[in-house]
Amino acid sequence: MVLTTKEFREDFSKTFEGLYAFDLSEASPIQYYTALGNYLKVYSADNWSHTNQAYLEHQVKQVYYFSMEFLPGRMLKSNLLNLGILDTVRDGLREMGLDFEVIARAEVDPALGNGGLGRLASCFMDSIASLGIPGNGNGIRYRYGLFQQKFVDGYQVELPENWLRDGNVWEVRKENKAVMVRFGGQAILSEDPDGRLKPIYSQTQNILAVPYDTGMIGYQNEVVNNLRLWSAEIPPEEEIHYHTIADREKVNQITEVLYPDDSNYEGQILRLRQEYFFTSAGVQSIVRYYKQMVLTWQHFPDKVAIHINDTHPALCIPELMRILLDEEGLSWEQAWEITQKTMSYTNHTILQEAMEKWPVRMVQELVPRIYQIIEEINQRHIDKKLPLYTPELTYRTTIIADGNVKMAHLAIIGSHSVNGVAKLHTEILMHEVLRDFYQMYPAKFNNKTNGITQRRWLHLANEGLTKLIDNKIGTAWKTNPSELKLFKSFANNEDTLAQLAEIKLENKKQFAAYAEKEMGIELDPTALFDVQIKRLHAYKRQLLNALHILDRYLKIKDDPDLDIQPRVFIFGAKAAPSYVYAKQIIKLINTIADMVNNDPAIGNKIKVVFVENYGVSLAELIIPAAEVSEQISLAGKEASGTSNMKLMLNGALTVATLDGANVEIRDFVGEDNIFLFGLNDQEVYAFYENGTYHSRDIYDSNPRLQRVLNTFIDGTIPGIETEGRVIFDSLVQYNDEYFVLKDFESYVEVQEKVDQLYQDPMAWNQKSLLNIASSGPFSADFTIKRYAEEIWKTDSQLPAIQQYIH
Ligand code: C3B
Repeated sequence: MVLTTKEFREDFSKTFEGLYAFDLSEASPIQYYTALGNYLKVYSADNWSHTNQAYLEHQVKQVYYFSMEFLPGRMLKSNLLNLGILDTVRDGLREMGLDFEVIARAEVDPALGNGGLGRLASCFMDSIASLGIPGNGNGIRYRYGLFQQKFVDGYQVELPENWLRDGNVWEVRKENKAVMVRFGGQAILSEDPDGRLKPIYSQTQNILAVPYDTGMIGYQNEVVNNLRLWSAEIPPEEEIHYHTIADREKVNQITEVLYPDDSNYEGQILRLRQEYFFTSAGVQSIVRYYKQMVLTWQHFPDKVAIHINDTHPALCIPELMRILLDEEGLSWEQAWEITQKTMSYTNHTILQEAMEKWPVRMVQELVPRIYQIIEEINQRHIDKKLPLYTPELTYRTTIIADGNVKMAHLAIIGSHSVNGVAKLHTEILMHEVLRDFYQMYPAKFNNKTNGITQRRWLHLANEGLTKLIDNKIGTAWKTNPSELKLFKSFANNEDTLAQLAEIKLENKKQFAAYAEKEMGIELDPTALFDVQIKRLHAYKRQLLNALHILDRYLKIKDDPDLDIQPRVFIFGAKAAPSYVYAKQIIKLINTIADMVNNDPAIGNKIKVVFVENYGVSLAELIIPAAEVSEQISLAGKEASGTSNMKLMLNGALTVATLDGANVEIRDFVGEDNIFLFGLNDQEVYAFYENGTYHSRDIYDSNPRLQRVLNTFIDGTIPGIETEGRVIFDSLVQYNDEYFVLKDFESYVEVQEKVDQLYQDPMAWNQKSLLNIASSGPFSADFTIKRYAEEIWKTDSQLPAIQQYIH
């Protein structure tokens, strides 16, 4: 059934009138957008219910992806694309005299995640639905998303992000599916008539968890899966116990705001409350659904896979144990076998400061019954492993140690699968960070290199490039991204390379228009666009990038006639509000930007653009315009990275350390088509072991670098007395934790090679094309296929779902 623009116009007008009861021509973009969203909800409703029906009727195995964060980006365009009616709707609106782009931009970009981890979860949702895999997201419906970032005098200022102000057209509140989550009080174990120990609860606080469901629409395949986000409310029957506004606020607080920490552990009781809240609600609703199927408990792992995205949802493990033991009356052994077979866990970071651990007292007070279960899991683990391993090794793997509950240990022990997110990361987990566990459970460990959805990051974000690729190799790459490699055969085709360059230039102009309008910075679109977009963190080394900019700046100041490739350095990054050092780096880069951008001696040779409030929507603007992708973390520290994949897919050339997925990018694109520099992870580990790194010596012996570093403290960069001193000291006095000085020399060297290559547009464009053509393997579709086949054991259900189509 093909939708015509005429039908669309009629139905859309009806939807609009039904909603607003006034003339369509007078509406605001938000009203058009809301009406369009409502129209699409109705348009896809049959598919949504048919998908549910197919899953239930066939009793298929489903996966539940538990994640504290989902970062979906705007959904209007993506839903239209996946429903196969993007062009029809665009044309229909045009016929009505409406501008689709303006309407699409009225949608808020829901920032319900911090960065890589949350965006990965949303790319996965898109791929799971597009492959027809029965999969559900499970998370938190935060009232406020990640803070909005503003710069005031170069400093980051955080404002609340009220993303629900205009409502959310995509969600459906399902109070009929609400469940109760119990906190606090006491859980006293006592024997029931059958002689089983069961908890008797007293003085608990019961919170109602209300789900809001959003359809996850597959790519032109009739599938609509479900993303379920939970909201905390006072149960109606308990209203009378809440006497003050402060009491009520405590309940609302649970799902009030997303913690703005990325790769950093935030030890707050509220965070733990959030974690138990959404895991308990999610697991309860899964069990309730399972019970409709009238199967024995032994079959649970044949029908349910629960995935723990980083340790934040690790309480899924004791929660499922609790339900099976206390409510369903299973023995510990039965419950444990079921739980382990059901659970799988992904580790996303090796940074020690990101490892979640909760004080025993806190867990005991907040979820007493869950703590008892964790204690028992821990004791049984010790009892089982002590006879097999040395006491030292065994005790290094306990869940409870030094008065803390270690969430990673719980996740590993309670799961049948533990995976890292890039080959190198998984190696480091197995042989360094989690080597004790790898000795105990070698079969649990596996790698699943991250991926991205080419639908959002190429098809929607870069329509020009999409058209070119479609023209050259056809459209099959959209469902089979490995076909992108066919594009390689155009690597020597001058015509194609020229078109590629033209598309890039057009995208650069669009970003330049944004920079001019929003920031008042005029950019030369023929300059080289160099991009680093990711959270601000010392290990990601935005500082190294800044040192390179300063090095160029000094060179040009020395010789204003210097013939040098003009570059635009683009940054996008939020810093966690409590991460002082990261915020000082933001101030530093903003100050460098002011200094450089306004220096007539520099002109267009260097421009620095630090965009405010970086997020998914800005990424969609910046990535298609990028020519250089900065992936310069200290080797061994970045678990995978995913902006590296998006930038490559859009034809940027990568400047990289051999870290995270950069290693695999190198393998696919070939050493000649990537700019590598710096220490590798082995060299970094050798420095750690020998203790032979002395940044001060590098400072003393490298006059070029010395001069650059001195600009932090000698007044060259005005107005950063405090920040400049702190950063200088961190690098020179306090031994430069992330080896910035060590890698400086090879970084600036490789940047010179970048400039040289850029002088030869054909050679540059050829490498750009080869990057695009080599990026197919990084499609999240492949990543998800591997998760589904090797971990979840969930099969695609496309035929069962599609049988409903008439
Ligand atoms: C990130 C890592 O820092 C990235 O290397 C990785 O690509 C993504 O996860 C996705 O796997 N990460 C994050 O965004 N937040 C964390 N708490 C931990 C890791």
